Amino acid sequence: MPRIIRLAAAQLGAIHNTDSRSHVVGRMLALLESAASQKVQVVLFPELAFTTFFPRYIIHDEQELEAWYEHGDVTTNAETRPLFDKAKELKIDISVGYAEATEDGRHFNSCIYFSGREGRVLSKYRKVHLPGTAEPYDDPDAVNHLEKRYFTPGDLGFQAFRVPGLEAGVPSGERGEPIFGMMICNDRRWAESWRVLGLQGVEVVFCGFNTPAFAPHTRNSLDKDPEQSERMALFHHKLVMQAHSYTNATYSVSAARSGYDDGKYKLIGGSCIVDPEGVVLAETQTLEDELIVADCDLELCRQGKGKTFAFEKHRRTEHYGRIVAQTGVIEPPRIGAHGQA
Ligand code: CDT
Repeated sequence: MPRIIRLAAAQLGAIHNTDSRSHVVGRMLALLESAASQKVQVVLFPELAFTTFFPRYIIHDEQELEAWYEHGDVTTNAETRPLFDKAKELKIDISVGYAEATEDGRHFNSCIYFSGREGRVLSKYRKVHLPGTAEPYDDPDAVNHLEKRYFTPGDLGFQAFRVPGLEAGVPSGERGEPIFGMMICNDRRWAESWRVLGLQGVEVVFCGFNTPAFAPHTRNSLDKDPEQSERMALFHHKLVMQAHSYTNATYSVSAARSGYDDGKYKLIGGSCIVDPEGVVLAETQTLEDELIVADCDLELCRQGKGKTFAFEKHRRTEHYGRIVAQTGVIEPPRIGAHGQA
């Protein structure tokens, strides 16, 4: 029996340093209205969706820095609340990324899954893999990526969660409650993030992202040509979304913050919805605010989960110890002059 749900990615184009949260939320509301008019059930918004990608700036003033984070409850704070109120009004679920400041003074790059039908947060994820550096580069022309300075690595792990009530006609029960998971941007490049979700039977992975089109200091110092750099950034983004969707037999939805922030910091687009065979079902065509929609039959996950990637039949965990025992590379010893190690 088909288990079809309608999913969307809401890409957000340029957000400038000076753009207020209210301005951005206004744009998100327009995307949400458009999704509702197309009978979408779940909309993914990008990583750090309410502001520009502030980790590119070095900010020494504590008050100025704190103003980039959401303090208290993001679903009820004055400037961000309209998004969640609209989701409730439209009875549409959303996943959205934001900079979280906790009561005890910690800072996470987080996202939540908010059920508009139930009017509450069903799950929260805090980004585990923080790219970039804690200190700015010496080169004054470099584009900094200071996530390691402004955030603490997530402490919640990769927790899959069930969302009942999305599949029309499918009774609640094992197959009637889709299994969702969330990750954020750089997490998508790590097979480990996906496999931990895959091991919980995930059927849809949501991933918001901010990926610079050109970042030779952070990403690839050989990449001196901005156009080639952007092509490769887009290629790697789609490569990991497609490959990891396939090897974990799951749908994935990714939503970009894209465009030229402040008219000069370019972020790639390429928001896409991928099926469990690794096929791209929908992809954005611009760097602007744009919604893509796809009907996803979760039964299609059964093929991979039951055959090629039936983990319980084929995985050989006795050989995977290094994955959790070791962080960096330990190379094998050199072969000696007489062929001995
Ligand atoms: N936001 C985020 O995680 N971005 C990284 C950029 C790394 S290279 C500058 C990414 O993996 O896309």
